[in-house]
Amino acid sequence: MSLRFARTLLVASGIIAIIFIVAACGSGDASPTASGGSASTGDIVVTGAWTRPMTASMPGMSMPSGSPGSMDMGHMTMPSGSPMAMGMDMSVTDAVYFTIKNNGKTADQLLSAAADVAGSTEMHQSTLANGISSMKPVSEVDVPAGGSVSFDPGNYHVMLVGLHRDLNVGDRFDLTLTFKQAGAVKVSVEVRPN
Ligand SMILES: [Cu+2]
Repeated sequence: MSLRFARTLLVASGIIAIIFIVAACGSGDASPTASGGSASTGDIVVTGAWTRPMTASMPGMSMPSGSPGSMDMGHMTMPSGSPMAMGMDMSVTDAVYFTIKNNGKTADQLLSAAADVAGSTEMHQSTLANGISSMKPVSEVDVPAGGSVSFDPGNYHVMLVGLHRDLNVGDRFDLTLTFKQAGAVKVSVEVRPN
């Protein structure tokens, strides 16, 4: 294959990956008061935990089977970690939303999130600048004393990276949120339509 074609492929696969991320994190209608799961620990109450349905595998877009970690394209072999192999990484993501309320007299911080349904979990914040929506990882999220923080489309969300299974409407799965003061709280996340 020509270098030019390889480059086009790389760009195209990058665009596809970006589309998936945007689809998972994109803004939409938030319904913060609907029936998602809730749980509490100490002064922290988490309510309305929900996520959108997502298919864990994308038919027709999987890597060709063969030697693990590499991809043979005619006379070109792509070791894993090469820009092309990375561009073809189709980790399926989904974003989880909820509201955290702090009934205590001291501020708390959400430090991490974990879920068995995904390979890894990240906390992200979406921002809109000059009409372009983007997101960045955040290491912790402040929950002020007597206040609340909304994780919703267009702001904070917990990103499930590398879904292990399909998330269908009506499914539930556990998400464990760990706070600096209050410790861990396990909330049941409801999968529901957009
Ligand atoms: Cu995200």
